[in-house]
Amino acid sequence: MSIVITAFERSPDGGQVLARDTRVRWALEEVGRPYAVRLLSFTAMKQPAHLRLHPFGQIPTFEEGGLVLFETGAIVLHLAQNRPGLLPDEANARDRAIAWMFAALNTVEPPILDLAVAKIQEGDRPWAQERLPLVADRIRQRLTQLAERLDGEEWLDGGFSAGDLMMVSVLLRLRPSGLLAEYPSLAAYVARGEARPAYRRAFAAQWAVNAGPPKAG
Ligand code: GTB
Repeated sequence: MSIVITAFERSPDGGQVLARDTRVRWALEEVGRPYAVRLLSFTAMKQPAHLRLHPFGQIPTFEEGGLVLFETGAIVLHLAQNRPGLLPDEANARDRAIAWMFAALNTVEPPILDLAVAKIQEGDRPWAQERLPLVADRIRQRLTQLAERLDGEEWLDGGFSAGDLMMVSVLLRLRPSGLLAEYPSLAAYVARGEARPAYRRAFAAQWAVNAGPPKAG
């Protein structure tokens, strides 16, 4: 059965991998599944046809046969559980890798998203300059804890897993802020993720859609 995912017709970040389809593309590449991409405008994302796939009118979605999924965590977990390559065979190690996926999405990513909101949506509010350092410090707290746990290891828990895929994807969003560079061991961890051939293929595929000046029409 063929797989179809959705992505931005034109990502607002110009292809700097901040949009979440990249994590799904990366997981697909890691498990060796070919896929097609349906590109959507912001208008199309809010139309009934897409809302039937994604109740919140967002990207990415995943379709395969009769299965429709939204939420990158659910999509990556589905791929990881159904093909070798992203989860260890041993049951406890498998559950720990899944715990790292949740940690990336539920514990590390929220303050990172807060920073984006504080800068982009709230940057012109009178209290923004007071709030920004508070949000940055909440991120630093998580990065300090994560760096302590990584403790010079290559990956979070043994071999590369879906937990690392999700954590690296989340941390990548921090690079433009300069916060990631404050933690050389985490910057190196992210670089290891980016060096994986599967990641490079995923990046190239989304870059081919988004890079360059806006397309006419
Ligand atoms: N929890 C969901 C998941 O993990 O799948 C969140 C999905 C989500 O936030 N999708 C975003 C979206 O569709 C795109 S990725 N937004 C449009 C909307 O809500 O109307 C988030 C994103 C988008 C763009 C940038 N950027 O360009 O900098 C960064 C991140």
